[in-house]
Amino acid sequence: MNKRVSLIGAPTDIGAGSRGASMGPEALRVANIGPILQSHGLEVIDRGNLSGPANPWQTPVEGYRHLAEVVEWNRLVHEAVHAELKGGRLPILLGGDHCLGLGSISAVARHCREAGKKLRVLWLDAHADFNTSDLTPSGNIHGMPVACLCGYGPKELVEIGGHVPAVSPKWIRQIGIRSVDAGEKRLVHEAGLEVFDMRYIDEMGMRHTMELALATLDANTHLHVSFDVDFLDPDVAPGVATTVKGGPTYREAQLCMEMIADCGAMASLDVMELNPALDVRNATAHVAVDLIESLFGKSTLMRA
Ligand code: HAR
Ligand code: MN
Ligand code: MN
Ligand code: MN
Repeated sequence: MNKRVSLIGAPTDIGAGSRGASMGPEALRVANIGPILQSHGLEVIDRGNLSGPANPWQTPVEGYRHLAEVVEWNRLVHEAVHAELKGGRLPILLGGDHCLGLGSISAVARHCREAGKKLRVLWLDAHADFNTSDLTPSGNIHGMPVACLCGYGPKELVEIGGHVPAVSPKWIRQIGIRSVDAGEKRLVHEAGLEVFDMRYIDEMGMRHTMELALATLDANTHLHVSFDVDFLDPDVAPGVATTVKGGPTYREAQLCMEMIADCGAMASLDVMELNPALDVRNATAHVAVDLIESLFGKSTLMRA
């Protein structure tokens, strides 16, 4: 794995239904994300925060809330993430709400096209984030980034990476899913996304789930991990706006992250939706940082 890591803060809640994810990057820094990654032998550069439009807190227009601002933030994220990859570094996007997964992953996809790499995306989330303006119950664009990446969405968003669709549904594995709207579910099936929902994890276990999700990676695969903190059970991670009961326990999540680390292919990461306004003494930020340590190889294994 690339040991040269760059932190990019994207302090916005422009695509969310609650305010507060804009404070996520600073809460992760307060939980010592930089020094802790350094203690594991990584070279960490904190690029600071991107600066985009303020949240005007408007109601949706034609199925989208804050579309113009979401486009602007995603453009900024796209360029920042692409620049790090081009410079040979591993970008960690500190969100910010999950609408920014579009800017981040479209940049990764662009880089993979340029570098002749295969792409695999692990989407760790309680939600499928596969809504469109017709299907969304809320108009919140953080419920739409995976659909946009796959080419379902407004032109301004689906074209951000310069290639439509940015990503093939075949490259995506979703894990931890347990809250999907009815129309969204139909579109997920139609697109052919591979979803390891909570029922699957309950029945088959996290180990088997991750073995399948990480199968068929090869030495030329760029693995992107998009970690929505609401992936975790709310008992473990109360500091998100869209908690959904029945998520992975601390230990299941840790195993998930350890198995990703073991595969050695992770080359970019998003840490999204952390909402310090809803957190308890920054505990969720600390849990997120613990799990990120596991992603970068901190292991609970005793055997050598
Ligand atoms: N499916 C719901 C909607 O589209 C809720 C989406 C919530 N999304 C996130 N990110 N919090 O996963 O409105
Ligand atoms: Mn999400
Ligand atoms: Mn590139
Ligand atoms: Mn979510």
